[in-house]
Amino acid sequence: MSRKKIALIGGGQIGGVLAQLAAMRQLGDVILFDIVEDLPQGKTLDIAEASAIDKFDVSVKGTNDYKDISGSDLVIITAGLPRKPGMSRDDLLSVNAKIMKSVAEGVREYAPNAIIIIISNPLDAMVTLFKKVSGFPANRVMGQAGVLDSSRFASFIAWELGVSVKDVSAPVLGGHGDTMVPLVRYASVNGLPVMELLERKYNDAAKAREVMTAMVERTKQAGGEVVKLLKTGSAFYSPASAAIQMAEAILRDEKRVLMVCALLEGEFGVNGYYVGVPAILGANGVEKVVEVSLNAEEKALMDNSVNAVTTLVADMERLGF
Ligand code: A3D
Repeated sequence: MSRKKIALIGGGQIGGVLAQLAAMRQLGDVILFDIVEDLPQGKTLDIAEASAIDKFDVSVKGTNDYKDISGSDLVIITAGLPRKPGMSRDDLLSVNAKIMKSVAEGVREYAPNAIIIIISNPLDAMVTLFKKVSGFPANRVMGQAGVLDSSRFASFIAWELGVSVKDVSAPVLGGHGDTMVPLVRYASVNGLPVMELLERKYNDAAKAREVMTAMVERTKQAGGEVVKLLKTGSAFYSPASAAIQMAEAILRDEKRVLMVCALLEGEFGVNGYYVGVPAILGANGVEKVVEVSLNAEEKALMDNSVNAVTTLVADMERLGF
């Protein structure tokens, strides 16, 4: 079996960590593209020079030429500006849409059969734009947000309960913005409902609700919390880990059920929009959106989040994209 090829478009903070993780996990040969001359070549040379220590023999190279992504099986896109303190993800819309359009044209020309994972913000709009410009089928175009948002929620729960984060599952659905929907009812510690564990910890249902509300709010604001601390740029280790988990599920045909920004065609009552939902990821990309029932409160939160996505997409269309 020949090695897989992974193209990373954007060689900034996330792109660099993606290249290192992809190499260390031997997911395939890595090509890192950026428009800044020498930057991707320098980062990949640095990573490749650790291959004798980390024992990987995949190739890791940098380029400023789209031709070099030819034959890629998977493309992960981080090209675009990150947030600065005080900015919302949506503030990045016009500048990143212009970048995403050029990226989609490059990928369409040189990697027409690849599966695409987008990370650039504002995420839901950038995935929509890539799909539109590339004309690729929906199963091959998706966004990373839910894996990270769910990991943040799971981390907060594990820290609160003093249990291993390996046992915590805490899905977050919806758009990748302040309206995202952490699904408290489905959060569990190895199948045991988190709310019940919290109630037992505090022996007080009201206090348990208060603690959960704080964790839900922290999850929604978690990206901003990191931006505020870093002052220049946004989170990059955890978004890279999240996208690598998706990449691995696809390249190794794992059929994992992960939270994915996927095109909905009737699922969850939504038609024609990219929204974060559970989906099966395998060799064909998004193989199936997995529906679960939402109660009235969850449905109202999801509708609110979908509304934020439709508004964002309308704003982008008004800008001419
Ligand atoms: P940064 O370190 O600035 O890297 C972006 C890279 O894109 C830079 O190296 C640029 O040179 C490059 N670039 C700019 N224009 C182009 C172009 N036309 N073609 C190719 N490359 C180009 O940012 P980052 O890596 O920290 O973040 C990248 C993106 O991910 C930003 O839009 C962030 O907002 C977003 N982000 C998303 C999440 C999600 O969970 C969805 C989390 C964190 C950051």
